[in-house]
Amino acid sequence: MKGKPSDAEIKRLSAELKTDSVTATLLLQRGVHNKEESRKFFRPHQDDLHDPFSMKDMDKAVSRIQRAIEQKEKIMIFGDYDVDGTTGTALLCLFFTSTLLRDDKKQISYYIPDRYTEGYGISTEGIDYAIKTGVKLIIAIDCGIKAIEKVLYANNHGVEMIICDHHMPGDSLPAAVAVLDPKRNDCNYPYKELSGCAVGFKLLQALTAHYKLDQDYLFSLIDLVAVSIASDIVAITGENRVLAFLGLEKINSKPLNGLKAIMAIAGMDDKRCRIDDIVFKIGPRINAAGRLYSGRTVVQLLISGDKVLATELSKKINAYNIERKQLDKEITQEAIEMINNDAQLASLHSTVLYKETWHKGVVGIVASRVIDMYYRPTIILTRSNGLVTGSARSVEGFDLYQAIEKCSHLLEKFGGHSHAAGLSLKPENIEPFRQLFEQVVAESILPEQLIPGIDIDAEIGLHSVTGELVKSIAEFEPFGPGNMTPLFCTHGVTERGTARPVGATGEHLKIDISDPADPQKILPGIAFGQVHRQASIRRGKPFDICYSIETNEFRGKTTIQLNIRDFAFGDEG
Ligand SMILES: [Mn+2]
Repeated sequence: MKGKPSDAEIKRLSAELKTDSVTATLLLQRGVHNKEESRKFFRPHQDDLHDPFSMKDMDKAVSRIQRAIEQKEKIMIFGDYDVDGTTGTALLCLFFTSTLLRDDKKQISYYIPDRYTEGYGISTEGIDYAIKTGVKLIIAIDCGIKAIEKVLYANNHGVEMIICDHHMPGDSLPAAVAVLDPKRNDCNYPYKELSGCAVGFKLLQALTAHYKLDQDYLFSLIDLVAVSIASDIVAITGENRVLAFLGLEKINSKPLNGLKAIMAIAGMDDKRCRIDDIVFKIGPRINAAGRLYSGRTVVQLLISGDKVLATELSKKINAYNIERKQLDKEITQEAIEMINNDAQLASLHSTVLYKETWHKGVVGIVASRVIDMYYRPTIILTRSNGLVTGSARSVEGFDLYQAIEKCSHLLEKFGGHSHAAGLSLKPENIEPFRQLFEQVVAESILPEQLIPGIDIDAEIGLHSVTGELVKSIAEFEPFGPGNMTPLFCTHGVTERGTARPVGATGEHLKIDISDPADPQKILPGIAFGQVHRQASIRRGKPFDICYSIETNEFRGKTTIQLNIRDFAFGDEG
């Protein structure tokens, strides 16, 4: 259960905002204490964004770009190959070719490294390409914060760099002209959780102000920022929330051509797009296209909205998606079996698994799935280019990045955030790394961090679940880390003897919930994947439920439905 605000606070806020106590509770938990904060929360506005020049090095970045433009130097955008990097690259390219370099589009180019041959981050190949094509300035997006040697290499060949990143810096910073990264220790920027693409957006905001360009044009590209924020799973709080909110409005009214094409492939033309749709439909397709073709093709699609390309992509992406799902399922199964078959492995505080033949493209998702079974920090490794490389995922509240950093002498390369990271190492270091990582995690993880928690927002009676509340909750969108869909719990409910399995293989439980305190009130509920609970639900016997509130549309009628996440049956377990 989240910290419950005091009754007096709830009363004060609901009076000030003229709202019900459940809504006031939810707002207080999200840091909203008064009318002004409530306005910012419910009606985010462009003016709520922070001053881009409060980011360390922003002035240097702007004057270096100004010089490049005045002296007609060639500029190259270097982006990471994932969703954050490719949307960031598209954002910068669209902006420059439509504004400052409108009359000389050839002055700007972009480069996305090959995920298989070059791997993550600034590559020598990329810099060599810049040198060969006469580029004088590279703007790196969503990567570069640790590229100390690569930046030196570029500098030595007469190529300067500006870095826009949001990953954790190492002990020292690269010798770039400007290093934009809110996570720098010496950066006083008020919000630290921006996506990589959003850091690029801040640079463009600064250029827009500096050159007194049309604000509306900049904000017409904000869909890309929303896609990056959702897909990179950064917090949807503070400035990210403003950007995601405005970006979703744009996606739902007049999306950029390229995104529109991807949405059509995903069959989401007529429905309102939400954060979850980006996470589960748009993001994976951008990634799939990047894996099938290249990150370069994705940028091409995002900046041009090429219809022929979009149609070609749609067919191949769908075939690829099916293949990827199968791979992901097989590898997850293998990984889980490795742990199940080894009692010692099963008893550890961390999971580090390696198999040479696992597909590099799915190790991240496999790590997340393994966590669903063995809830602890997890690293899945495979072989790539003579090295061992992989993805790490954490559990709520545990700083994975710090733990990996403590093993850095065994690693060739690592980077990322507290909740997700990537790493590579020499094959002979797998075993020492596995042991040291386990030791570090065992020493630093708190016992409660090893138990998956359900974070309940409020305890309410079933009578509070009304159409009004549903409307009020919808206003809390966009949901995501830091502002999750509200979860409620109600004690002592009963069911009416109508609980039954539903779904293709009968894996879900459909159940009508009633409250003995209010016998008139009966609400339909669905418990996904929880058909096994049916035995414990005995007609007439009270139990507790934890749920989110949804609306369900069926034959043109909208009804309220409880999405039941968990049951508690008192001493019956
Ligand atoms: Mn990123």
